[in-house]
This record gives sequence, C-alpha cells and structure tokens, in this order.
Amino acid sequence: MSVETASLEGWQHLASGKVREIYTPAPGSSWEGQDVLLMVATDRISAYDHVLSPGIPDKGKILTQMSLWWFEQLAAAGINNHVVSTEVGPGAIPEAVAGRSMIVRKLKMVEAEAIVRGYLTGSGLAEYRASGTVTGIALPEGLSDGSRLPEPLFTPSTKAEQGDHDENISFSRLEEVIGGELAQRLRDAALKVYALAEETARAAGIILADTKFEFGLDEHGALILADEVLTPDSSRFWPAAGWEQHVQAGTAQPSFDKQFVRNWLTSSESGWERDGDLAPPALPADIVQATRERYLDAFRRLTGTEPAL
Ligand code: PZK
Repeated sequence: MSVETASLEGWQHLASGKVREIYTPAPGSSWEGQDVLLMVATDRISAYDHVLSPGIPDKGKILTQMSLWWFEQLAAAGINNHVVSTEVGPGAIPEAVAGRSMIVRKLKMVEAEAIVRGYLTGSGLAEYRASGTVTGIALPEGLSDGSRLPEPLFTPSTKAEQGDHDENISFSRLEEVIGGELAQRLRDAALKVYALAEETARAAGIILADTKFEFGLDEHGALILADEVLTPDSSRFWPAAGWEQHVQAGTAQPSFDKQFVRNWLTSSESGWERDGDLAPPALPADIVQATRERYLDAFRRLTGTEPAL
C-alpha cells in the first residue's frame, strides 16, 4: 500500500502507526458489531526514528506473511493468536490490501510490551556496560556486544506516547502496573514463545537476538498473542553466519534488514546528519532493492517458501 491511509470498502480508518494502519468495520459492513479490526502493513520503513521514503516494495506483504507463518508454527505448539481471517474479497479483506492484512479479534490489550532478550545488545548492552546488569538483573562478567545470554531475559517496557521511546521497567513495576498474576502469565508466555522461535530461527541461519510481543486478553480472560510477531520490525534479526566473528572482534552485529539503509544514511554520501533536525533524504534505488532482498531472504530462510506478492 503506497497510499498512506487508503479508503477501504467496508472499513473505517481508526489509527496509524509508523508503518501500519488499523481499521474498524464500517457501519453496515458484514463485520459490524463483531469486535474485529483490520490491520494493514504498509511498505514504509523506519530507521533512526524517521520514516523514510520511498518505502520498500512488498515489505508489508513479506512481513505480514512472515508473521502469519509464525502464528501458524506457534499455534501448533498451543500458543493462541488474534488472527480471525486473511480471506480476500467482498465482505472480507479488500483486494487493495490483499496479502498485507489480517482481520484480528479486538482484544483488551495488555498495557506493557513483553520484550525477551536472548542476546546482549542495544539498551541492554548499554546498561550492562554501566552496571553489569540488564533491567536490574545481574549478568556474568566478560560479555560482549552480541553475546548469547546464559538464559533469555524478560525485560518488559511500558508503551510511551507516540513519538516517545518505550521505557524499560522492572518486573516488580510490571506487577504494579498490570497486576501480579497477569505479569507472571505474560512473562511465562513471552519466554515460551521466544524459546520456540529462537530455536526455529537459528536452525534457519538467523539469530533472533531479541523481540517484542504484544498480548491481549479475550472475553474469557485468556492471554492471546496479538500484533505482528517475530518480524524484523518487532525483533532484531542477525545473520547467524557472521555472528561469532563479530562477538570475538567486539564489533556490532549487522542488522539483517536495515544495515544497508543505516550505512547509507550515516555515510557522507547521504549528506544527512543523524543528530540534526532535518528529515533524511530519499533512499537511492539500489539501497531500496538491496533492502527488499534482505526481507525476502529472511522470509525464504525461515519458511522455505516464497511470499505471495
Ligand atoms: C491494537 N495496536 C497497535 C497501532 C496498527 C497497530 N488485537 C487487537 N485488539 C485491539 N487492539 C489492538 C490489537 C492488535 N494487534 C494494536 N493498537 C491496537 C497498532 C497502529 C496501527 F496496525
């Protein structure tokens, strides 16, 4: 969907995220009153807190179909998800957004992000270097950027207002915010999903360094995996092939999908200043194409199939 917020027959636009759009059934549509939403993934890409232009052709389709593939794998392991339908046609998903959309159950969203980290990097690495801990959890000495952690850590965060960064919180703060019982259920579910996914990804040549899940509660109080899951937008994917060399050398792991974009943006060639007030310049066609190939590569490695484009 290159159009920002397309007008979709039977659906009414509800909200925009950085790279996704959400719709509610329009009055008179076949879904009216059914407590569902339509989630649409656009081709927009963000880096360094900016949404870039142009988008990456087919990104929304590739990531939606990757997320649906994961939901299927996880359902086989007993993890319930919010997907209701991916059927395209009149009274279902409009052709205009086919392949990049899902109709989902409207849930009572848990007001916290369920983040799991299996490898040390990003804000976890920064805290480790300062204090030897990650969200207050003590870790062994001698870990480097990209090191595998002794065991995966549940590091929840609270959703910030749009534009702000999410804030890491301790488990005890999570208990205060959402209640002790729900906090435990959230942690157990997130760690279970991460362990399954990390093993699956590693067997496919991708390291799933960390990932962010969003869960919701259904009408019976059951915890349901929601949002988009285990894509490069919600997770850090690293190529497994070079991982150990980077850890040994103490160099940062390359981002599976956005490394070309980041390298170009921060190169003298782009002329852009990361810390300035200006929007980044348009991405060159070769950077766009190389990035598209990275999304396709991740999809193919994981699923062993081609996405429907
Ligand atoms: C829900 N978002 C994030 C924002 C997007 C997505 N199953 C659900 N039930 C109720 N609400 C949500 C979900 C899900 N998933 C997700 N906001 C609400 C979001 C903007 C655009 F596509």
